[in-house]
Amino acid sequence: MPFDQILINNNWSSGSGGQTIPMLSPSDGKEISRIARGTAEDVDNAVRAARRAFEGAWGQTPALERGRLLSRLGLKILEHAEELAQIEASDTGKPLKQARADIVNTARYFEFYGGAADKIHGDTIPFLDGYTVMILREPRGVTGHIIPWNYPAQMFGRTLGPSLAAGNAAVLKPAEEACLSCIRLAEIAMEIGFPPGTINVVTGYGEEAGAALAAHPGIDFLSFTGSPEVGTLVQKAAAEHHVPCVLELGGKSPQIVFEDADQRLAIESIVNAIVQNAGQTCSAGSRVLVQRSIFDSFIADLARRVAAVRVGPHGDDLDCGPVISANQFDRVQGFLAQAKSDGVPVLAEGVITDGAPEGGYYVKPTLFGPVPLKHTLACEEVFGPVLSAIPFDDEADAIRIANGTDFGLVAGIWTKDGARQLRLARAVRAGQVFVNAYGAGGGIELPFGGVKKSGHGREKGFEALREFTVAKTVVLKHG
Ligand code: TXE
Repeated sequence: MPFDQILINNNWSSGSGGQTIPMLSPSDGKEISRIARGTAEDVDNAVRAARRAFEGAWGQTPALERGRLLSRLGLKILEHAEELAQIEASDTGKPLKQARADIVNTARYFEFYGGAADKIHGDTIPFLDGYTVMILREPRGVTGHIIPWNYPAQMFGRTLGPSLAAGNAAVLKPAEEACLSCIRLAEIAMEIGFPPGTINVVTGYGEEAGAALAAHPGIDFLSFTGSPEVGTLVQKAAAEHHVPCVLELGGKSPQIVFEDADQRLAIESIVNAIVQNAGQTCSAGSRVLVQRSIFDSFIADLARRVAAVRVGPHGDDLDCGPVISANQFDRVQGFLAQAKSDGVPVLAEGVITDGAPEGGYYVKPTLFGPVPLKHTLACEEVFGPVLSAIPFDDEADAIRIANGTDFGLVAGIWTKDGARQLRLARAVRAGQVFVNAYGAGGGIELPFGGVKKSGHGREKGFEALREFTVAKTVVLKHG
């Protein structure tokens, strides 16, 4: 199947501009495919098609049938799992084992929301005598979805699963750096039998197709995952038409290790979480806060583990692949160079294997420490395999440092003290807190999203269904 097509109203076409964008393999920098460069006109056509679907066949599809279609899509994705994993790995550069896990999670989104579609219950409210009040949860209508390149397939499931389960029709603008799996997934969805216009996919540049979608007066809701800067732009554009948004904008998540922690477990989890997807994960636990009494010994052990990480092309299926693009490579190298020139100590660097081809975007996983609290490395999202170790004195100090950035997405707490686990879980400002663990597979069932600059609104779990629906109050006077 050619990837240089956009999908509108169940028709594939080259789009109105007829131009394409090259897709480069992060593993060697060579072109692997091309995608269509969607235009504002294509976005407009897609939004109109979605509106027709919402007001027509899709809008009239009962919840039970919507759920069946989504569940069937989940099964189909599993049938095509290996093909999709190969596409995802070559497009994003991530090791195959990570891509395979991503595809299983993609299917899980459709299984979960397929099962949930007919369980979106409303409510009744006790009111004055002689009245019955019902709260109906209705779909928003046409939903716009702008997603990033780090988990194209998973994001397809995460954002479209709840929207479609709730009965909306969708227009998706995936990222120009990596989106081939989204195109294949849309094709598989089409084969399942979603009515025309239910799922529309317009690939293209962010400033062109993305900006057109965010600013389109015909959408009823916008879901965006990406950088805080672009999040601000799309929210402003949507606000012009009073279109509500859910924004997921990344983080600078702390891993807080107390002296009574299971240190072996913490180290394994911390390293796995930062090398996964070469650190290009919004929930990456990039700040390692360690109690001062164990700081030296803990970071010595952590350094040994980081030094053992092997980086290579996606096909070699090592711990860590390349970062996504030349741009991202330069951005991450910029952070590393700045920190080194500022004299922040490098405690360990991983190994780029000899098999890594020229032209790939390979970054050595790096552990810095102690990192001064105000240094950019301790405050800004690097989006690469980079850990910043920071000592703290006591619980109050840990909370102060953990909450000391503009972000608030995820936090990890490592301690055996039960009361402290609960105190910290409440005191840390984040959308998700893990205790003696970090990340939990795809966590499809678990509401996810940030506070502060990490964004607002929630994805995943039943919370996402609340975002993609709106409450309608119906007041009935008896007789
Ligand atoms: O993100 P962008 P970029 C962070 C991470 C990364 C940095 C830059 O720190 O290093 O952002 O990444 C579309 N109007 N995250 O530049 O540009 C774009 O086409 C409408 C964290 O790739 O925000 C893509 O589909 N849309 C994050 C999506 O926005 C626009 C994941 C995200 O791209 C647009 C990605 C515009 N003007 C990056 N400009 C996370 N939260 O996980 C771009 N886009």
